[in-house]
Amino acid sequence: FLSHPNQLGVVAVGFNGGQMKKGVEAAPMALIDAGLLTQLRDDLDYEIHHDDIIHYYEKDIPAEDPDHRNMKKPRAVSAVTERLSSQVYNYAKDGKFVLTLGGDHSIAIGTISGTAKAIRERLGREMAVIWVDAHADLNVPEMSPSGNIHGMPMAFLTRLAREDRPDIFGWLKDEHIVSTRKLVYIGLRDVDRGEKQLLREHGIKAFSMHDIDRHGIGRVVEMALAHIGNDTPIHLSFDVDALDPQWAPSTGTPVRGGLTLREGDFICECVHETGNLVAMDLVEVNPSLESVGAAETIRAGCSLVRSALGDTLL
Ligand code: B3U
Ligand code: MN
Ligand code: MN
Repeated sequence: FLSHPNQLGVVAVGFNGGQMKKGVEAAPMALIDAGLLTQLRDDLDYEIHHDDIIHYYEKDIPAEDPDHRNMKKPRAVSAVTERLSSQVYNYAKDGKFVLTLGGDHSIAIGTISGTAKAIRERLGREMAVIWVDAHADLNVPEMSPSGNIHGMPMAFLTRLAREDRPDIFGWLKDEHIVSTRKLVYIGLRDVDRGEKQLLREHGIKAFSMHDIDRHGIGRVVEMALAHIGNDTPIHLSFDVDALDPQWAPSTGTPVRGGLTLREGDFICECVHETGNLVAMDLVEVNPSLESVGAAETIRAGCSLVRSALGDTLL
């Protein structure tokens, strides 16, 4: 799919408005300072296209942003993700691989809508999403326990949640949408009741930590990729809280019993090996939480990205 396989578009998104904890906006800077982009250029031979800006989207964030349908900061998240969607689209439409460094997971509304649109236009294909996370992030606003939009992105991206107001995700058009049949979860272990019901009702493919314990990560990744099918473009959205807090303690909502770093890297390596990966998000690294663990979490994040971009052990 990649007409310029070594062309890498990078978007650094310092946005925290999809949840309530400060600090996640500092992750792109921390990941870049840790040498991530240099490693991708020097060790993996990517030609990097980056504006050298950490985007905070200050001008897009409205002063007045009252709750709407139980969503917190809906206009801010909508405006930022709308802008991000076109940034990602502009890279993906030229066939560049798009790497987005978050930010909280609400930014996936921007990244996935942008790649889905570009892949439709460029290849006439529907894209698949592999969502690696402790959480399903599939809450419809009314059923969200928190009102935080980082727990809702997949609901908007699949149209399980819909809103017509143009300033609150009404900008999402059919070309931005992902089919529930083309969505696969890996690593789930903290899923809300309403989300479980949606997963069942819509037959969404989901591999929980229980499935990984039962079958092993190798078999689970095989089954996940088999569900997607052989030549389907893939967007990988990786929430660092999929990893066990032992490897990634510095994240907003850590959940015990997660993936080892090696299992996380393995997922990324296998998705890379398909040759079908067109974009990756790395989100929810929060360097201001767990001061001792921050460096380790950042290193884990760098490792996941390198693995998805083709770093091999041998
Ligand atoms: N499902 C809960 C908790 C949550 C979702 N994503 C994260 N936490 N990181 C919610 O608020 O929707
Ligand atoms: Mn998430
Ligand atoms: Mn999560």
